[in-house]
Amino acid sequence: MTSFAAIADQLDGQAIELPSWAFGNSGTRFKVFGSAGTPRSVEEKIADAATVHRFTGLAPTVALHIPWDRVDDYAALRKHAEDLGVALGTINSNTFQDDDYKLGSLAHHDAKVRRKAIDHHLACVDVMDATGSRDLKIWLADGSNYPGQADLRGRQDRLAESLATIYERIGDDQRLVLEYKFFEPAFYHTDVPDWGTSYAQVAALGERAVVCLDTGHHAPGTNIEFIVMQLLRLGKLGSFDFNSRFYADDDLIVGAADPFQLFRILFEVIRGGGYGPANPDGHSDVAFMLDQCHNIEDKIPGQIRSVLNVQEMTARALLVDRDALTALQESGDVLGAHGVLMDAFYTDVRADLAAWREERGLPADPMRAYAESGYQAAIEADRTGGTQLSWN
Ligand code: RM4
Ligand code: MN
Repeated sequence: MTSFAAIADQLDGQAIELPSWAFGNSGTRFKVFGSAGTPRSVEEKIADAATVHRFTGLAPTVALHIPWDRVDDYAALRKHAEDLGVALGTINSNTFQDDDYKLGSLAHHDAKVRRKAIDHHLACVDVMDATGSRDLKIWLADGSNYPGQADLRGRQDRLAESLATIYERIGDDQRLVLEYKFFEPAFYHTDVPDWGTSYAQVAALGERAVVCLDTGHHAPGTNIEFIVMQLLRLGKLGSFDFNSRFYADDDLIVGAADPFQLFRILFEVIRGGGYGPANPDGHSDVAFMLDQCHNIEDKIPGQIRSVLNVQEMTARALLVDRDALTALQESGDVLGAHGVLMDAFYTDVRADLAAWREERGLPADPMRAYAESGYQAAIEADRTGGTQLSWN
């Protein structure tokens, strides 16, 4: 097996984008629990995201959700982030919380509603120009609840037209990223339910339109690493929304429910050239993002745990001896090849990663360092008054 020393450098420069909404209160449809220290402003969310980066060195950017993170002056927000040592990242649009969107947004049968949804996305691109963001991420709640309720084909055609209008406005250095989800909030059909539909829609737009794979957005049992392989093969894997799930779109901490699945996904990313630092040319176009909620646990440690989980599984996936694997695959050695993969998966890299961090001036144990830092107590004491932020 490859040694940790041989892969240590490939961990440098790993970047995982944090979602601003992970720092606000969130919950299920039954209850949103408030927690002490929760941000009351976008600026406070960014300060918390910057804290995760300070303790881990892994999270240099933070994604915004519009209108949840709407401010008057995005250039000032960009400066605020940069002063704290992070940058603003993906801009996520939101067409799922307005009464007009009850029957959909970009695929709606009414041209007025479609226009409103398109205009929202154009406004998001204005935000991107001010924040310096590369990606516009579109996730649509569009769909229907009952067979016969909607014209499935008509909606697909209207979606294509709406996306084309938005794509025209995207700058040369920007990308349109289309996320799919197999159900929820619509229960019968979703207009972008799977990677194939997302791929078909973005392929029709052009080179700067790509797919976002949210790990929680598949039917149970789906082989997600196969989709990763295929999208990389097609040059259309734009980004990940990492999280983990036991049942539906649980948005739990990535790697918590099924660490082996995360390992398998990261192995395909690396093998397919989607992992920047591991690439011979040193960069990749695949963005690693978290899309999670911390409903009952503290949010900042929740995010620290998450980026560490991704780093740990990346290290293990890098340990796979790919030459040995190929040789065994090609000699038809079923269990030998399987064994090479499992050897890497079962390797405990935590001590090596602690040393790796110390060599780079980071705390060996970021979870403990955060707990001992006093930051949590300080925000709990300071952030009184005002309204805590949640999903809307
Ligand atoms: C959706 C989807 C989007 C995220 C929202 C909050 O289910 O995963 O990526 O922005 O939730
Ligand atoms: Mn998502």
